[in-house]
Amino acid sequence: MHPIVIVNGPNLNMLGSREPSVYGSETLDDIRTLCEKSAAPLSIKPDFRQSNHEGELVTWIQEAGQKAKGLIINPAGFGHTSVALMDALLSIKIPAIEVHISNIYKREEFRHHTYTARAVTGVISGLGSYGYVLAIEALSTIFKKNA
Ligand code: CA2
Repeated sequence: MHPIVIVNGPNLNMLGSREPSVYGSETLDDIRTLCEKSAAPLSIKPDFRQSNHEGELVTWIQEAGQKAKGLIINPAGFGHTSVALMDALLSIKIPAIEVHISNIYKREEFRHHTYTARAVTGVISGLGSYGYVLAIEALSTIFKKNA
């Protein structure tokens, strides 16, 4: 099994409760189940987490760099503000994919830029929870290529 960490940033614990027109009606727990189901046939074992605290997210990224083979991150609002998250991502050597549920380029100007995007392998935005599935498949392809 290939261990990966899926890190979700602030307020994503609120998914399903508000703004369904932007983020859909699935809860974060639904997305966790979707990730686990999509990962299993690819021999990938996701460790799915969420935190509202920037420092905790930094620690989880650093730990993933030591223990996991790949990282998926939805940095949520911190993607637009956090040099600390970008630095943590730059410090790890495993492939990392940034996912946004909504299409950040269709939204307010301040959402068009993320610091984190400078430090990851690739970015998926606007495909809803399917973005997480695609990120898992992308990591699987990268693992096979590097094997
Ligand atoms: O589209 C995404 O996945 C975002 O990362 C979500 C963030 C937002 O700040 C980014 O610009 C794009 C917001 C997550 C908060 O989600 C909520 C969902 C329902 C109710 C309240 C918050």
